[in-house]
Amino acid sequence: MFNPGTIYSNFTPLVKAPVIGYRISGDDVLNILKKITKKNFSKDHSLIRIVKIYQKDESILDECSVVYFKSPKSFTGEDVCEIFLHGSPLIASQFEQLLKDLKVPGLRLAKNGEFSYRSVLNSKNSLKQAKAINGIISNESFSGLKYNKKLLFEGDIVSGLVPLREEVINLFSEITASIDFVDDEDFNFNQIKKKIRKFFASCNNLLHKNRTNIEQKNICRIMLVGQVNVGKSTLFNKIIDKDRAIVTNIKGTTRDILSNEFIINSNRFEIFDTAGQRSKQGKIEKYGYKKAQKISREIDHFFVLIDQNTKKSDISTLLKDFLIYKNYSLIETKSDIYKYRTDNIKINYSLDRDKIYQKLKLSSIHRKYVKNNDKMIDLNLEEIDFLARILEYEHDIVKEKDILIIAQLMRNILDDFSFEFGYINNEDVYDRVFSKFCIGK
Ligand SMILES: Nc1nc2c(ncn2[C@@H]2O[C@H](COP(=O)(O)OP(=O)(O)O)[C@@H](O)[C@H]2O)c(=O)[nH]1
Ligand SMILES: [Mg+2]
Repeated sequence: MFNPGTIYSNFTPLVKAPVIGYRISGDDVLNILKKITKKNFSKDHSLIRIVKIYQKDESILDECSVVYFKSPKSFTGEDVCEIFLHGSPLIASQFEQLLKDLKVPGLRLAKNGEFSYRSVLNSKNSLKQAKAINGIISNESFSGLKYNKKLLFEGDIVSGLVPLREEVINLFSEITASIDFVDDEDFNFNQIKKKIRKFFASCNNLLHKNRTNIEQKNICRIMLVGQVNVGKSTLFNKIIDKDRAIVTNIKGTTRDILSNEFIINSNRFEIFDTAGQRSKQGKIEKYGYKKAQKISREIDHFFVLIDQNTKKSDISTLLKDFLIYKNYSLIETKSDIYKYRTDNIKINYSLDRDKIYQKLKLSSIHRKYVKNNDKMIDLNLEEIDFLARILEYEHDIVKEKDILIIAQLMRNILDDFSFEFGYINNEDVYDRVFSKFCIGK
């Protein structure tokens, strides 16, 4: 249900970062901007202004960029402003306090998805487009990203569900007409059944094709193994660029196993750091080593790190422990202090990230394990779920002999499509009944 009022929310995470962004939407935006910046934004539609924001006691909370979008030319269709604070969670909390202290009636924290919800209510986006925004942010594959962008930028018309939706409207119209005009010899029960079967066959085909493409492996899993102190964690941190924190979701901080995703040249990887192998392992390390061995079955490629202290037998043990066959590269670490006389790849911690990517040949490794990285798809994950639900009707409808019950089930399917798209009204159906079947001639 629509809740009125002016709403605000951060649109970046509340963590230390270069900026923390806030969006405010609703009737009171200009009023709020006036109060916190002492400036009038009414003539500044879509211009970036750098202004001071004042706290209650007149001290400066921050000096930062603010953009105002005048209704209806904004994301939600309402008056909107976006504020780019310096990225301190402390400043962010002061900012939220400031908004609360304004005591503007109805001003409140937005609920999840409320900005998008308002954009749909105000016809700035269709329901499908709003969902596509979500798909763009959360999608895991480049093909999914491509499809969701198309959906957002070009509209519902590109959805793979559109032809099916047309078919449902046609079918339902025809069934409705056949019930109302049974005498007409144009309407044939078997013909209708045939069309229904054809409809479900199209659903099945579309679902199958997209499932296969979406579920295709698109991530390459790599693992760093080697003895304690050889430089695994140093390399891990370098690859994920931990210091610059371009990566998020570092999973687990225990000493046993760390993994992280990263993307280079449009190639997705998941990298695993492991606890080292040494003769006298502590309990936790032993556990970690075991755990890494277990995960190793899902690993595509291993980097076996060695240095001058590594013996040939140590390498054999590693290969055996991690079930490594041919899928590995030997990497000699600390080349700044050790002089190696081999053809192996040599690295050291002074190399920058790009150089490391190059030396490890990550792009060609990805190519080796991940085929067809960029398949075309015409359904997103949500639409796939939707289609799977529609197919649950198949069994009941196909075996049904009573046209009235068939009509009701088709009506349900039509309603589901309406819900999925956010529209299809009775007019659509009647239009077709009348125009296509020449009733009332
Ligand atoms: N000189 C030098 N030292 C390194 C290099 N890489 C790592 N180290 C050092 O070797 C030690 C062990 O590194 P670490 O990454 O923790 O090894 P891990 O036990 O395999 O994870 C640390 O003191 C690192 O600073 C390198 O390229 N050159
Ligand atoms: Mg380590």
